[in-house]
Amino acid sequence: MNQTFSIAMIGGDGIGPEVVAEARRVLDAALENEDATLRYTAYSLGTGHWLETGETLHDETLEKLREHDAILFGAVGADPQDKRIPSGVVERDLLLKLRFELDHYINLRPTRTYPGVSTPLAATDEFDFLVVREGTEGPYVGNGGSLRRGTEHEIATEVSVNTAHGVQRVVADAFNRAASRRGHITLVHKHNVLTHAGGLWRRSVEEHAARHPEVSWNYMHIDAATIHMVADPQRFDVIVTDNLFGDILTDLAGAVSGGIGMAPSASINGAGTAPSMFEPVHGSAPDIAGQGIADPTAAVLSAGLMLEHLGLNGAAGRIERAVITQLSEWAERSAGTALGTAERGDAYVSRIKT
Ligand code: GGG
Repeated sequence: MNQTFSIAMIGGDGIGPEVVAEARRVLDAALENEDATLRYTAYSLGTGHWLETGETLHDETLEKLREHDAILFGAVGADPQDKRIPSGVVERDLLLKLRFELDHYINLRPTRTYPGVSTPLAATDEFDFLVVREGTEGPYVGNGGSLRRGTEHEIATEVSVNTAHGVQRVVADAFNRAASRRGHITLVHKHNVLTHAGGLWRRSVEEHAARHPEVSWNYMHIDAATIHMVADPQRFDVIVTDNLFGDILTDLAGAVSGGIGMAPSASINGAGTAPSMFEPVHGSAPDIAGQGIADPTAAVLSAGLMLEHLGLNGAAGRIERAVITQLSEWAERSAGTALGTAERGDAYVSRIKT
C-alpha cells in the first residue's frame, strides 16, 4: 500500500532555498521505486516575508505547519549589511519559535568522517559521534531584558532556563540512543561555575545512568570538550548538552568532520505531538547566496534523516550511501570544491539512480 507523507518545505533565507531544492530532487530520486510518496507544500517564510508583511510566523501558518508529517527547513538569517532588518528577528521569531511551539526538544547532530574527505585535524582517524542538544530551553527562551538601555549603566540579562522535565526528557533520549550505539555518553556543561543548571543536568545523567547499566558515562566541561573534539574526537559516542553549548559545539563538530556544509540536523518532537524538522546545521550564508555555489550536502543528509524518521529506512540508506560514495570519489579526484550547488545535487541524484 502506498504511503503518502505531507512535507512542509521552508527554504528560508540566503542559500536556504538553494540547498533545499537540491534536497528535494535527491528525495524524489531516493523514493522513485518505493511505495511511498512525499507531497510538498512550500511556505515562503524568512526575511523576505518579514519585509513584505512585518510578520515572521503568523499563528495560522503555525497551525497549518502542525498538520504536516515533517518539515524540511533550509536556513534563516538576514544579511548583516541589510539595515532594514533588526538583528536576530527571523532566527528568534521563526526558527526558535518553530522549535519551541512544535516542542523540538531533541536536536540531533550526527557527526562523522567520510572516507577520503580531508578534515582540518592533524590525525585523520575515523570518528562517528552524535550530539544530542536540548532544543527548547537554556538561554534561548528569551527570558531576559535590559534596563537603562543605551546608557553607560545599561544592564542586560539573558536567563538560562533549565527545567527538571526538560532536562530529564532529553537525557532519557540520549541514553536510549547511546544504548543502541557504542554505549557511552558524555555530558558536556560547565557545572563548576554554572552550578544550578549544571547540577540539575548532572543529577539527571546520574539518575539515568543508574537505570542504564549498559551505558557508561563521563562528564566534561564545555571548554575541555572543544579541545577533545579537535584533539581526539574518537573518544565521543553520544554527547548530551544544553541548547547554547550544543549550538556552538556542533559548529565545531561540523568543522572537524570536513566542513559545516556537510553537517545535518534533526529537531525532533520525541512525543510525536507535532511534526519534527530537518535542516542543515549551517545558516543562510548571505555572502554566497544566489551564486549557485553553496554545498547542498548538509541539506541532502538532513533529508535522509527525515526519511529515517518517517520509517523509510531503505530510501534513507540510499541517500546516505550515495553521499558517502560521491564525497569519497570527489576527494579522490580532488574535484568537489569546484562544483556548484546543482552539480552536486545532480551527482547525488545519479548516484542514487545507478
Ligand atoms: N539551518 C539552521 C540555521 O538557519 N541556523 C541559523 C541560526 O541562527 N541557528 C541558531 C540555532 O540553531 O539555534
